[in-house]
Amino acid sequence: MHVHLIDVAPKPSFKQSFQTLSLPRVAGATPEHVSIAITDGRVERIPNRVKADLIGMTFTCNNAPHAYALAARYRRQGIKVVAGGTHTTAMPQEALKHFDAVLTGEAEGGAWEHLLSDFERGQLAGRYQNQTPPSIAALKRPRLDLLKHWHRYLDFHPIEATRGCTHNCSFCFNSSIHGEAFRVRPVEEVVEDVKRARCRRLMFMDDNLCGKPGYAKRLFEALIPLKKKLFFQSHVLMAADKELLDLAARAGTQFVFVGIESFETDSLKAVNKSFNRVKDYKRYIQAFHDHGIFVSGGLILGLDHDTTETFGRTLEMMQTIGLDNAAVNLLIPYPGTPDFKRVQSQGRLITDDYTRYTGFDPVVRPANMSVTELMEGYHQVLDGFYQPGRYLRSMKRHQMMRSWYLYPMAWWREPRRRKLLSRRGHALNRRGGDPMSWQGM
Ligand code: B12
Ligand code: SF4
Repeated sequence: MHVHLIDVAPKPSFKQSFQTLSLPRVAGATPEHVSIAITDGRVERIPNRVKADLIGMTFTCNNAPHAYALAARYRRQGIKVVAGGTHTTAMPQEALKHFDAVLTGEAEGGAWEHLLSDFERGQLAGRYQNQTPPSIAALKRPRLDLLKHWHRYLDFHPIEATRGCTHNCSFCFNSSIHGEAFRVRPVEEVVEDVKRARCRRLMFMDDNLCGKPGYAKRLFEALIPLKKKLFFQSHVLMAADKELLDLAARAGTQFVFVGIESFETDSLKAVNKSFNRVKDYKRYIQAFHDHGIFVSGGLILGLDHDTTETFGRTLEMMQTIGLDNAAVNLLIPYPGTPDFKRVQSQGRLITDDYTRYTGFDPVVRPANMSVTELMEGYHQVLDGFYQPGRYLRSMKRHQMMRSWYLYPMAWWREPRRRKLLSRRGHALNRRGGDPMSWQGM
């Protein structure tokens, strides 16, 4: 039997994508008698015709419409098509309308093997899922060898040490799927993976690598002798733990992405993120900088307690606390999250076109301002913060001037991409009349 796995994206790009572990992990969990291939639509064209007994797809929310169209095409060719991954896990009933079967949650732990054996017997059932999240000790090695065009990715090696998160932020897909189930891989297994990495830069795919400080400390300690460069996501609270920060720096941490989200205390409270305290941000960012770590912050505009005054305050605070870079997004209520259910029940969704669920395009009518005011404020923050001079100064401070791979991520690609995409989305809204009139859900 031959299975072809596809990571769905509308068009390929060069040196813009990280290698992800999603499909290499699914391939790793596949029994040996099944032959397997991967097409990663982020770096290669997805073929119109595929020679396979079974096709498996993964996709995020914004790529779901494209995945549904592809599935219809392959099914017309008589091939069975199944889906898994983030959006499928959040919206299994919706996905089942387009696929022969869906797998929700993780492939390891028996669910994927079960699906494959049912398929071989010609008895594919609708939905497959493990009873409980599987242990992530002794995972089979991810089949990174199946990602054929490795030179088209950013030069990072993908690593995974934990799954889930210790928090429950209401806008986050993770909290609604894993709850607070936070699992860790044995440190020695992660170290083995790191020893096999084909480059010095490691990109951790974890949502919150420092969710359990004791584990993170043991991991960093074990990584020190390997002399790698670490890039990862963490809650900002890690900066309050000096020992953790020391070990992270000694292990080679160059870059962290932390969820700042907002400078409005009420907005933080409303999204269940009161553990972020605005008064501590500056101290935290300084602590990262004292350890030579470059900090990128995630920010969300358009939260329910945001007003038109939020934008000026946000810009000022981003500069005051000394963020090196930022990913500034509009609120996206991902299907499956508490936020989605809430704004949907309040009739505040502007559109159900998932391709617009990118963070650059307004999809929720804000509580305390118009959509136009939100977009003007969003561009005020983007224009005010994204200045090449600031970014270069940060790079210089952290002795990262030679880290050329970070440039497109920040001062060229991010501001322009976000501005262009959000302006285009907003223009589409206007062409359709008053954006409010889109709300018919
Ligand atoms: C690395 C990462 C990125 C990287 C690279 C992503 C990429 N595709 O190129 C970057 C930084 C570029 C990125 C960008 C974005 N990301 Co991102 N990202 C991640 C992250 C942290 C890790 C992905 C990963 O490798 N996971 C590890 C693998 C092993 O887990 P997995 O994918 O869940 O796969 C398992 C199962 O789901 C299942 N499975 C998965 N696929 C399939 C398929 C089949 C057939 C089967 C049987 C099983 C199966 O088996 C796997 C093994 O158990 C995830 C969070 C996370 N922890 O997953 C977010 C996440 C996927 N990203 C998310 C988002 C929102 C984005 C952005 C839209 C953010 C933004 N506003 O810019 C963008 C756009 C992404 C895009 N599609 O275009 C959301 C998606 C929410 C949703 N419902 O769609 C996530 C879940 C984060 C979150 N907690 O909310 N991202
Ligand atoms: S801390 Fe980050 S990963 Fe964890 S639930 Fe909140 S937003 Fe999601």
